[in-house]
Amino acid sequence: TAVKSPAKSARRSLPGSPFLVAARGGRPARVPVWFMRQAGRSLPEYRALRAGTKMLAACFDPDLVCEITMQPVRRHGVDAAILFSDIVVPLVAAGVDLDIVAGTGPVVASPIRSAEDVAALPTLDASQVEPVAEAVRLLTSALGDTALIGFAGAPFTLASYLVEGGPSRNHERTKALMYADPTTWHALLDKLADIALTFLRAQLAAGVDAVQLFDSWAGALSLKDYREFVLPHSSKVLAGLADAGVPRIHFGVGTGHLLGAMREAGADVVGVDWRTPLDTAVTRLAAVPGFESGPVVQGNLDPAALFAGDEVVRREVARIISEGRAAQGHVFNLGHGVLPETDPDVLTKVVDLVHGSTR
Ligand code: 1CP
Repeated sequence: TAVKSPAKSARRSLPGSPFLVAARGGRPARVPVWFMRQAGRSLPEYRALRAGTKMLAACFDPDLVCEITMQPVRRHGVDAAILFSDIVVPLVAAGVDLDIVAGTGPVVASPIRSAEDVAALPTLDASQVEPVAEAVRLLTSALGDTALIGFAGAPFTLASYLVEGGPSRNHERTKALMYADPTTWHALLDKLADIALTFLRAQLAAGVDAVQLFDSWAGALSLKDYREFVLPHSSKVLAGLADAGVPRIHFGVGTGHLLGAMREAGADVVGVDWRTPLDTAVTRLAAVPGFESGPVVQGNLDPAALFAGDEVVRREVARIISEGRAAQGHVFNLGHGVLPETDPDVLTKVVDLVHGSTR
């Protein structure tokens, strides 16, 4: 595979970043916090800025990406920014005919269902995501000492959109291809691993401080099928980033039964949804052989709990901080993305509660 080196860059040194300290398994003075999908949707300033610009057009406009990424940092005082982009951006950049439809999500013009379709899937060259790299460079100067997280979709989750043709509840066509034609399946996931790797290495070369590999829908698989059909490909992505020396976060929804395998795939930090308590997650992750240090975890606050009022929010934040003490490192986050109707003031409140908590 032709994945270009190097991931070396003019990466900033941020020794004081509580996010980076915790992500590396250290104990910063305060528990760091950021929110998946913190940019966008819930923020009125985002809706104002995006008005009249399609999602994908916004993702290829470096100034707009920079400004949208900065909004939640300014508003909430989170410890990390996440690049405003989407998991389908590298597919679009490579030439896949795909659109992000407002209110639906990614829609693929010609879904991938056969060996011929897989063979026709284009590869990604770093030059095709240059606007994203430019946005990262703008951000590294705009952010000061706040860390910047780059991201990509993991091979399984990308495959689900490409095979189904759009969002899916049961991933039935994806699983049908996986079970009925493993050779074609592995060829597809191998190509998607290369695309994810090229996208992440372009972000690293431009200066992101950490990366998150989103395998949002991997929880739809059994542990056995995850190991056979997915893990080798996610491993390829994560292993291909090792030389950059930045924390690699790996997250999926409904993955309580997969947490150990996701660590094994090469994650430095494992994301946990709201179904598995953080201390239970730590116990499962600690049982994975071959790691010198203890598990680092991120996540767990149910995004829906932010609608339940002050008392519930306080109680849940306190519970998660307490359970997170079982880990070597703890990054506070939600168990999945911020829901569109979330009151942004509640998010700011969570940041204040986390920062005010005593470890
Ligand atoms: O903070 C941020 O908002 C960062 C930007 C971000 C990220 C990290 C967006 C913007 N998308 C993503 C990742 C992403 N995209 C994931 C992984 C994270 C997760 O599980 O939430 C997934 C599964 C997608 C796919 C996707 N793109 C969906 C979900 C569809 C489904 O299957 O339910 C949707 C709705 C999109 C479009 C999208 N991406 C981002 C925004 C702001 C939007 C809405 C755009 C619009 O409608 O105009």
